Formats: sequence, structure tokens, C-alpha cells
Amino acid sequence: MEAIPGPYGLPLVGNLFDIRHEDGFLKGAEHLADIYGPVFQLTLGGKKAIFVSSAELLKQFTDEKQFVKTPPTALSGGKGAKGLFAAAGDDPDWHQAHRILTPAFGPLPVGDMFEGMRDVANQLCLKWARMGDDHEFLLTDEFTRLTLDTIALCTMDYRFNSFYSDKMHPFVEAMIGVLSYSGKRANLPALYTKVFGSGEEAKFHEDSLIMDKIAHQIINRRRQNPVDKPDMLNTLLHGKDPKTGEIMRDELITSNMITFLIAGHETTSGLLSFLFVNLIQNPKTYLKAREEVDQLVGTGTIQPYHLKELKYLNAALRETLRVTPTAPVISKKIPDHRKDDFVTVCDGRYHIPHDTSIKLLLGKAMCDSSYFGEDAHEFNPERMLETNPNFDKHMAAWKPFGNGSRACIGQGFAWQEALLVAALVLQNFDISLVDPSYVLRVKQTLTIKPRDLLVKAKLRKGVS
Ligand code: MNH
Repeated sequence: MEAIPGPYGLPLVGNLFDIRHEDGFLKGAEHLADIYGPVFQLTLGGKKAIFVSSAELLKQFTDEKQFVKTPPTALSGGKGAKGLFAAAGDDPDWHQAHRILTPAFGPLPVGDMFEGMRDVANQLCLKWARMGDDHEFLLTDEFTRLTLDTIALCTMDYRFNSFYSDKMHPFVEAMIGVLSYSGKRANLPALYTKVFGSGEEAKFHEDSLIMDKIAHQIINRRRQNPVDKPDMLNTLLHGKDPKTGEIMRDELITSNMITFLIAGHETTSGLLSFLFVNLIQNPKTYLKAREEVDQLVGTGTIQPYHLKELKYLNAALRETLRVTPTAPVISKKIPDHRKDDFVTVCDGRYHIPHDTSIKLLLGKAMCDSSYFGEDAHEFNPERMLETNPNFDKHMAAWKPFGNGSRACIGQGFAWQEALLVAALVLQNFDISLVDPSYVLRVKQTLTIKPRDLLVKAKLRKGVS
């Protein structure tokens, strides 16, 4: 057995300065992986963490029989109650919410949300059309307006109306504050936060209160104006746990509500933004995706049944999440009932003890050239077509939505929304970069998005 490689840390701050990077901690960690290899360790926030970044190790650590999720500190919402995303696997609150909410995200309920999704997507298209061909705008902001409004309309029948405002909705500002700071704080020793962090801590609590307030507004509005339909908000408020017959307590309702508002829009906005950067910077793929939409839908109205048939667009979305997964890190550990156990990796060279957080660097692992081939870093949707002979192999190491019982509950929702919006935009506009020499850089809160992505949207001729 060998010591796991990694940079020497400093007292108190550990490896904080090693992982720092102007584009955020993720890029810092990926850079260290380039230096130290597919398994390395750091001390962060007073604790050891192991970072893993090969495709084979990604497959190993996403085997639910061997490893469980280490919940992140972010997204906990409410005071004590933890929403689905942040709860530990042995937390009864997770099991209750999981049982109550999973059916609300199945294919039938999500199918019923199609018209709500179209409503918001049409708002985006109308705005772009009216702004005209020369209008320059940040694509990421527009997709954030879209995804936030969509999750709120489709699951809570609530309109944020973000397209009617120049500024982002206060929820988004508050959320960015909370996510960025909790990401940063997770890497700092507690003492450091206590001594130096009082200003930031105060802002963090202020931002958390803003999100709580918006969640309460939506809940109270529904309680005062009850409607008799099985939407997600009603499931949250009145849904009975099939096992115990109980409903969720208020505190847990709020936490899950905030969880959906955040998790339900950040990542999908990033996915759509990265998709268009990838398509624009690989013009052949842009043409193929557009031709597919033209052939299948033409100038007609996109229907739900079209979405599955857009094979190339489906592949382009999968490929986008492979090269730029918008939730870029997930954490695992050996489950508590195997306290004295350890795991051996890299042909027995390293031992990882129980209770060490194992951070999977998804983007690096899914671009592992020993698994995906020499062109692993390139955006090539063909490799993600179901007809590709290596499709199953590629999908076996494709984990942008996590895995097992802790996998993303909103995958079907996100996929339907992303397909619909991408198809509508391709059908109606030519998207181009304002700066043709734009080099992709990411901006990290907890999720990642393209930075400074300034574009123009030109209405296509002959299309109304
Ligand atoms: Mn989502 C969990 C990625 C869209 C709600 N999501 C996860 C995880 C990943 C993820 C990865 C697992 C995290 C972990 O293991 O720690 N999610 C995405 C991506 C998109 C996405 C890449 C879009 C693209 N997620 C959505 C949408 C919603 C949503 C849309 C809500 C409508 N996600 C969740 C929730 C969880 C989750 C809730 C936590 C599930 C659980 O642990 O029970």
C-alpha cells in the first residue's frame, strides 16, 4: 500500500491555497488531477478528502451496493430539516420525502407539464424576436430566466415573470449568494469562518431568509387558494407517505420547496447554455441538429412525441453533459454499517478508509481518454447516438445525474425541458457569438455555467 499523492498542506488552512483557482474550486481540483493523477488527497475544512477522476473509478464509486452519498452542506434550506438533495441517506426525512415526491416526477406527470414548459419557452422566443437581430445578450441569463420560470410554473403554478424584468429575480440573486458562499465555506476551517467570516455569514443568512420568504409566499398563496389538481405543490403540501400515511411537516415542505427551486433550474440553465456553445463552436454539429429539427418538425408546432424522435439532439444533450456536467462533483463514502472497512483502488496501491469523503470529478472522469478514446475531450454527439456501437459502454460511465436511489429526481423534467427549448431555438433562430474568438471559461457557484457568453439571436428567414 502506498500513500495517496497530493500537495503538502499548511496548518489551519490545509490545502485551501492549492485548490484555489480564478475559475472556482472545480477548476482548481481538475488542475491538481492533471498534476497528481486520478486519485489524490487534500485536507479541506479540517478534513481529508479524496478526489477521483478516471472513468473506471467513477463506475466503481457509483455502485450503490458499495458506496453511499455524502451529502453536501449546501442546499439544506430551513433550519433543521434537510431537503432531498442535502439529506443523509439514513435521515428519515429523506425517505419520507423520497416516497411522497418520486411519483410526482414520473413520465406521466412530467408529460402533463409540456404546455407549461412551452408557455415559458414561447416567452423567450417572443422576447428574442422583438429585441431584433443586433441585440447582444448573455445567453446564460436568458436560460436562467427560462428555467426558473419553468420550474415554478410547472410544479407550483407560480409565475416569476422573469422575462418582464431587466434584473434577475431576487430569488436568483439570493441563491447565488447562498450557493457560492456555502461552496467556499465547505473548504474553510470552522475557526477561520468564525474569525474572518462574520460579514459573509451575515449576508448568507440574509440571502437564506429571502429564499425562505419566497417559498412561504408560494405555499401561503396555495393554502389560501386551494386548487384540486395533483401538481407537485399539492403533493408537497398534502401528499401522504404510502408507508406511514403521514404528510410532511411544514419545515420539511419549505426545505424541499427551496431545493426544487434551486436544483430545478440552475443545472438545466447551464445545460442549455453549454449545448449552444458546443454547437456554435462545432458548426457541423449545429447544422446537423438544425436539419433534424427542420426535417422532423419543419415550421410546424413542436409536439411532445417529437422529442424522442430528435435522436441527434438527444445525443448532443448527452454529449454536453459528458464534457461539461453542470453538477460537476458528487461525493461518496463507505456506508456506516461498514465502519472498519476500507476500499482498495488502483490495483491495491491505495486504501481509502471509511468516513473519508470521496469526491468524484465528473467532468474529468467522463473525458477520460483511456475509456472514451483519444478524442474524449471533443464534443462529438455521434458517440452518444443509440446507434453507436459503443453507446452502452459510453453510457456505463455517464453519470451527470448521479446514481442509484440518490440520482436526480428531476432528470425526466430537465430532459423534456431542454429538448423542447433547444428544438424551439434551433427552429426559430440562428444563434451566434458576438466575439467569434470566444474561448469557453466556466463560472462556478455550486453548479457551473459558461462565463460571459454574449450572443445574438437572428430570426431565421421564412420562419414565423
Ligand atoms: Mn438534479 C440530484 C444533476 C435537474 C432536482 N441532480 C441530482 C444529482 C445530480 C443532479 C448529479 C445527484 C447529486 C449527488 O449525488 O449529490 N439535476 C442534475 C442535472 C440537471 C438536474 C445535471 C439538469 C440538467 N434536478 C434537476 C431538476 C430538478 C432536480 C430539473 C427538479 C425538478 N436533483 C434534484 C433533487 C436531487 C437531485 C431533488 C436530490 C435527489 C435525492 O437525493 O433524493
